[in-house]
Amino acid sequence: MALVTTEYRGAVATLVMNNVEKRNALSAALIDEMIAAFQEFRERQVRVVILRAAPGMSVWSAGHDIGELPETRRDPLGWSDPLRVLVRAINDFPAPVIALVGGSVWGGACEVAMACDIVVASAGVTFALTPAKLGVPYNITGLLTFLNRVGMGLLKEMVFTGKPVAVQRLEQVGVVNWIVPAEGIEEFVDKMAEDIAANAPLSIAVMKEEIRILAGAHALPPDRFERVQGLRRMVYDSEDYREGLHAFKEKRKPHFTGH
Ligand code: YXS
Repeated sequence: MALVTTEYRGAVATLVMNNVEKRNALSAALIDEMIAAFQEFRERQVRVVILRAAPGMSVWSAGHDIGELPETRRDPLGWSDPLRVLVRAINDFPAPVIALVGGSVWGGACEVAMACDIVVASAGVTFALTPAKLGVPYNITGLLTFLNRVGMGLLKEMVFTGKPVAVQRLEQVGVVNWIVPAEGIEEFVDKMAEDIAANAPLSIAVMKEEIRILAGAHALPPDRFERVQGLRRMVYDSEDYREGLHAFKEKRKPHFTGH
């Protein structure tokens, strides 16, 4: 059964994440289908992409597929990790991607939503940044995605507590562009997509790329980069990282020791 479905309405495409039983956990298989869809959108010169979960799902996406996180001794969020590939595909897509969020968003799925150019959410949804719940050292381009969207203060609260945060707080800081009642969110997003699709696609594509280049323009001396990589390796080689994965799989609370 297809894990994603695509719909077209003029120059607007909708990508529906459809893995209900796994709460749209971002598995390699799901992400492969999403990447293929983005490739098709590019070939069809789509002018707006709407990214959503299947109608009625209470979870937009449960984040990275925990079952696919490496047990240890390998960076769980390295360059070629499917989640990283998906975030880059959204960033690189030459037209706006609107996240239509009608359910809760977890872990790496928060980065997927925040990598989208515009986020429209229904009242009542939450976003939870979960690396600390699992013992994962999130990667720096991912943290930059968050920093550019959430801001330092709320980002630290979200990553340190790992708790779901109400969409109202996220709208206050611009993470979410609009909060719309669930019954009207599809119509709202369709209208926004039509407005965008009627504008000059080249101008929009170039401005999207310019904004991305500016947002990512941070000089990082090689020794600082190597320090970050060394720190992250210490974490994903730790007992705590292994304990976080096992606790989820065994459906129990983790017991972290700091080792
Ligand atoms: O037990 P079965 O086989 O039916 O499968 C269950 C869950 O195990 C599975 N599932 C997942 N499988 C892999 N990776 C996941 N992230 C994941 N989430 C869920 O889906 C089936 C139904 O789940 P269930 O029974 O818990 O559904 P629910 O409706 O009661 O609760 C939905 C959630 C999303 C609240 C709950 O599933 C949950 O808390 N999931 C984990 C959310 C999470 O911690 N995500 C972070 C993933 S790690 C990640 O994104 C980054 C690496 S990081 O952490 O660094 O940000």
